[in-house]
Formats: sequence, structure tokens, C-alpha cells
Amino acid sequence: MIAATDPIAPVLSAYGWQAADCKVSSLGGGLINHTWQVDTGAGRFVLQRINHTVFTEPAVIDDNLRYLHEYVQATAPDYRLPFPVAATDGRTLVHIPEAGYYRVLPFVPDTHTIDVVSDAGLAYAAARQFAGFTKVLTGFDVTQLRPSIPHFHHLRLRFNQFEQACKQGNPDRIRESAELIRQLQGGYALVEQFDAFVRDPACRQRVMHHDTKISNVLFDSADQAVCVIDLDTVMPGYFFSDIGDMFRTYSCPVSEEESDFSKIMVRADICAAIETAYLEGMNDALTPTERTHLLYSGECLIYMQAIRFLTDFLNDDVYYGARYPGHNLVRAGNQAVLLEQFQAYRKSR
Ligand code: GN1
Ligand code: MG
Repeated sequence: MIAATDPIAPVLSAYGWQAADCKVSSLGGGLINHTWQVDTGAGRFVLQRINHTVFTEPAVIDDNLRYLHEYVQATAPDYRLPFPVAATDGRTLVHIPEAGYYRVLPFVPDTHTIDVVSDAGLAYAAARQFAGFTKVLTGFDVTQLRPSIPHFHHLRLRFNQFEQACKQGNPDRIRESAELIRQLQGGYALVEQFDAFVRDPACRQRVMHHDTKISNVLFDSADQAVCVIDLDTVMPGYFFSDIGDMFRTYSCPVSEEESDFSKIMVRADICAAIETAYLEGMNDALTPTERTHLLYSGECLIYMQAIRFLTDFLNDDVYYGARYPGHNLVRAGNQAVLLEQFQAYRKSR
């Protein structure tokens, strides 16, 4: 039960719910937004507070999702995506001064999320979902969308931010991570390949999800994928973001949080399942250039995540936060090992 004085109470009342009738509990393990499950007299919903420091213009997310919702309703009404629910005044984004920006999403019943991919079947099911997502939106005019985080997966920009942190970040942390800094600076060829890819006139902007971790897919009790969730970073981008982040997050049996790096490995059967499912799901929608960059996608996204974590470590954890000293250094080191393993896998192909 929520007290009338709880900061969330005015949010609930914007949706016509009495705080005293609601039960609210934390949901999910996202690093950026805060998510709750809300049980109201009118049923169960998902409530989210948008991290306003990361998503500096929450209205951009709201507009993007409205355009996509209208498009999906008109062109693929049976395609399931959890779009925001309207408050009593019709808005799908509620701003409560001092408390922040909130929105409510439908709760999809009889589903659960998975944190680590245990077998190739799950990887296949999730990759089909994310391919289906981009495929359904292939005809959508991508110029209608604005970036909710400008240059989000722009490797050149991420590399520049990394270089800047290496010069202007916390000097103690720069010393502490000198070896990893050197190792990751050695991955510069990936940045040049990125530049070449985006300069190629055959490279088109698509509607990408940009956060294809397995916990962003809902599964039913038979482990069949039902739909994708977490649409805040849905924006124009390059094809490699989604398949690349699947290679990054599904191929390894342990997550980016693992500090025992000896457990980090790349499972070839999972990579093959991702590739097969993505190609099947996108079928002719991928261009020949994109097809030649399937495995580059994995390297690019793993490398990008490694330098994002290390940049944040050097900048005193302002973006991702840290639950223990050196947390982002561990995450960055983890991703650097994963990159080596993925590059070895790529060579073996
Ligand atoms: C963030 O908040 P979450 O867990 O959905 C991040 C992703 C990273 C991920 C790493 C907006 O996602 O880009 O890949 O952490 N999202 C944002 O776990 O920065
Ligand atoms: Mg996310």
C-alpha cells in the first residue's frame, strides 16, 4: 500500500489510481531507469521513472513511441509491443516537478524475463524477436524519430569520450587502469572500420532497438518469446547495434558483472543461432554491406561497451554508478576479455 505522502502518489493519481489501493514493488535490473510493478484496482501495470540525467529530453522518447505506435497499429495491428498507457488526461508521459518523469506500460501477463542465455534455443528465439522488430518497422520513415540519446552507438564519438577521459579523468584511476587503457586503445582499428561503414552510401539508417539484452524479451511459460520491451533507446541507428549487442550479451555464459574472467568465453552454437535467426527474421531487408558486417557487429558492440565502462570508471562512475569500488573497471575488464574471445571466435570461422 502506498501512503498519500509517497512521492509516487501523484503519479498514480495522474492515472486515476488511489495510492491507498496500490501495491508497488521494484521490477527488473536495468542500470538506467527505475521500474516498478504496480497492482491497482484496475489491474497490474509497469511504472517507470525515466532517468532524466541520461535521457535529457524525455519528451523525445514519448514522441518517438507515439509515432511508432501509430505506425504499428496501422500496418501490423497484431504485432505486440508494450507502448505507454495514457494517463487520465491522455498524456503518455507524466512530469511531476521534483519527482521526475514517469510513464506506465501494460504488464504482459504470464511472462517472465531471463537474465542469462542458457542455450541456443533461447538465443534463437530472442534474435527472431529483435529481427522481427526491425523488419516490422522497415517501411517506417526513420526521419520521424529523434535520437533519445544523440550519437548513442556512434563508436567514433564513444572513442573520443574515452580519449578525453584518459586525459581529463580522475588521475588516480587513470594510473590504476593504465594497462587496460593501453589494451583498449589498441582496438582503434574497430573505430576506423566503423567510420568506413557509416560513410558507405549503401549504409542506411534503420529503426533500431539499441538494447537487445535477453532480459529485454518477454518469454511465456514454454520459453517462447512473446515480445520485446524497453523501447527508450528505439531510435535511428545502424543495423549492427542490435545483432552486435546480442553477440555481446548472449554468447557468454556469464554477464558483464562477472569478476572471475576465467568464466568468460564465446559459445559458437549461440553465435550461430543468433546469426541464423537474425538472417531468417530480416530475410531480404538486410543490404549486402550489412550482411558482410554481421560478425563485425559483435566486435564493435563489445568494444564500445568496454570503452563506455572504462570511460565511466575514469569519470568517477557518473553514468553507470558503482556498487563497489572499481565496479566499472571490472565491467570494462570483463568486456575486454570478451572482445578477445569474440575475436578468436571470428578468426576460427
Ligand atoms: C544500460 O539500463 P539498461 O541496463 O537497460 C545502457 C546500455 C548498456 C547497458 C549495459 C541508456 O542499459 O546501453 O548496454 O546498460 N543504456 C543506456 O548493461 O545507456
Ligand atoms: Mg535499456
